[in-house]
Amino acid sequence: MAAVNQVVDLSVDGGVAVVTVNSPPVNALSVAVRDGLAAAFKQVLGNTDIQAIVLICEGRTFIAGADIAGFGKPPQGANLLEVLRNIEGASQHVVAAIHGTALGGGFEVALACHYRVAVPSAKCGLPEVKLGLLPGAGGTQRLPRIVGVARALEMMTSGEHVGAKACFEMGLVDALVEEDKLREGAIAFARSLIADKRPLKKVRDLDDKLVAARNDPQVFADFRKANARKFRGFDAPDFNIRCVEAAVNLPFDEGMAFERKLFMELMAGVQSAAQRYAFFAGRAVWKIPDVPADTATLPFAQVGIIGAGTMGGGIAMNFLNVGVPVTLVETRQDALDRGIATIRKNYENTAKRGRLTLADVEKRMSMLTGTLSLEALANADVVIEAVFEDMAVKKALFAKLDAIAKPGAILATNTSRLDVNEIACATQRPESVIGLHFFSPANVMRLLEVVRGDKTSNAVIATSMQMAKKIGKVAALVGVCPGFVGNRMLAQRQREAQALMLEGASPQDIDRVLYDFGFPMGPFAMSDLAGLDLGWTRETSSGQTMREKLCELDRRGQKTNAGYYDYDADRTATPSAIVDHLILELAAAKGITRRAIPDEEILERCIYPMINEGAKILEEGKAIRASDIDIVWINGYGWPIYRGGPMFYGDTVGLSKVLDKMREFEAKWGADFRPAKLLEKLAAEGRRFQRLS
Ligand code: 3H9
Repeated sequence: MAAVNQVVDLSVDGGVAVVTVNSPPVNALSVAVRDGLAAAFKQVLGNTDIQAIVLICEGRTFIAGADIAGFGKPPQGANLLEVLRNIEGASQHVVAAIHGTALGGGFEVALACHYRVAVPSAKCGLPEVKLGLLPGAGGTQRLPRIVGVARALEMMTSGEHVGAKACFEMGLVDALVEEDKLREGAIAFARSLIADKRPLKKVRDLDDKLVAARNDPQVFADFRKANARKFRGFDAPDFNIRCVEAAVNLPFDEGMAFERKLFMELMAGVQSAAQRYAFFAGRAVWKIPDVPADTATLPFAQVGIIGAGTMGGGIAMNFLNVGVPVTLVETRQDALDRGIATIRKNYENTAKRGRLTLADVEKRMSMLTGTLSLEALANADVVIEAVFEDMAVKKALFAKLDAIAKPGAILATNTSRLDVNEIACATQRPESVIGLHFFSPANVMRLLEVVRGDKTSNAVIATSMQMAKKIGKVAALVGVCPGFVGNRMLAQRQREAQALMLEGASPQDIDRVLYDFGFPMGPFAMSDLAGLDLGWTRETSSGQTMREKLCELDRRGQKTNAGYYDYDADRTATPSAIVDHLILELAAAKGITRRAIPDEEILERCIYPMINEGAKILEEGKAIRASDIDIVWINGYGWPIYRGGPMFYGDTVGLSKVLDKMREFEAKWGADFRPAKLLEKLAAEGRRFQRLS
């Protein structure tokens, strides 16, 4: 084997050239890979001794895409489109040999080859849409020529990874070869092409799969309509659709030019920058500077959960889903029975939707043991407490657990706001105590805030992160402070939403502004959904806030068909005259002069204090990096990923502007708006949150 450059090799095996890419970790199309491919193909194209060429990769995967880290930098090295033009134009058969994931630009390389073979475990896809992009190396033009318009639209706008067998069935892969025998299989396939005198299959020349859509352009309008909700706010899905329209209606080369133009537009936009940032943020969040990656972890083969309510049950499902047995503890038999029945019902509903077999339901339920005895947790590796939010109750429970749990067991609290250090002090082993703040519904929501106490050991932190990964969560390590990262920032938004409501904006105005910003719902709709009576009691209600007033009227949210909105039987919300009246009454009682409030102010008042609070969180070291805060907001609170998270958004708006507004608000309304020192410092230095760590 001869090295073409540091990442590409070339060898010849009886008339078949094998071009091998070896550029860890994922063989992304860096300058070196593109240069290597260009040079390797230059050597073999037109060489009459070479009858076929196999393109294969070393390591864990086929080319997993363009080098995302290189985006936005001045173009360097060989032009990928030119390399692919040469590959497709080759006079010898070119076969892509796929293992791992052929994604984005990597899959586009494979589509430019004449044939594709893959091992059964391989996956292919065009995930560019998830980076706010579209396939920019011919994928939008070649994919529909193979799989037709409907499937291409699905694949490109979802970014899904499609398994090799499904790829084979739809013609994206021409042959499946034995696992671990890819090289031999691909060479044998290439030889069979030569022996059978098979034609050079150039995808650019295919047309039969496009004809149907050419005669029925309505297919695009229907697709847009069917997915309008899913695509709301995003630029990239429609850009992808427009490229498929071009594939149908324009000659190949014109379609390619159209694809390039739209790709460049997306690449220059803030949405793609935000989504690419989120890609790297989602990887960085797992890295903890003072907890090395090789930290020895603890077992988590047996999990105990205390509390069979909505939260405890949801947490239990996470573990049952991945085959970890759970012991669920309650204080009363009826509560335990209800909790277990809810878990069963959730699984059965999933089975009804066809996403689980009944055998799976039984298998999961068989791993769940209910008990009224805390002593049953003596053998648990991890105990997660999910009882109600009362410090005295939690401390008493942790003191008992300390006496029962085996040495080294992780003792976790699911508190969403209480002081984890204080809870840890109720035990003789604060190093084993950690917060695992699941979000409701815990079996659905992806975010997990892992709350590190002052004394939590590295092993407990590392194990908690590993456990989070195993149960499919996105975990962010945060420090102890009221509300941790997510709820602490949310409190800023909620406070302002309430204030704006009394000052003159209606709940529906505020909800509309935040919905249009990209949240799945605004703060009032969210409160109605969650229930307004969480932590509220009639006995202690003082009638001083809207929430209290609403609860006193039994308007407790969607569950009572009334909250900030009125709800009909289908849970459709309409503004409420009663609420309007209550707002006026409360505003008058507080001496607030109402005024018309512009949308811009609603947005700035709701969002900038969150950014400011995020800066305080960073200043206090309660989050490791600004991007971790963004990951919390994207995964736990519906922050639109195309705006990158609150800290990224602050950078986009400009920290000087955020600071000026905070100062203006502080002058008008006081200390709630006092700018964070970090915000002042960064703005003064012309820096951004993104460059902090
Ligand atoms: C594209 O192709 C556009 C074209 O159409 C345009 C042509 C003109 N670039 O995820 P992991 C890094 S857009 C740079 O932890 P896994 C990643 O940051 C691209 N770096 O591993 C991490 O680094 P670190 C379309 C990349 O096994 C390390 O590799 N392609 C890239 O869980 C390991 O990654 C995609 O969108 C990249 N393309 O998952 C695919 N990919 O260790 C994006 C990964 O320093 N990639 N890195 O943190 C993935 O989906 C997953 O990484 C993959 C492996 C499934 C491949």
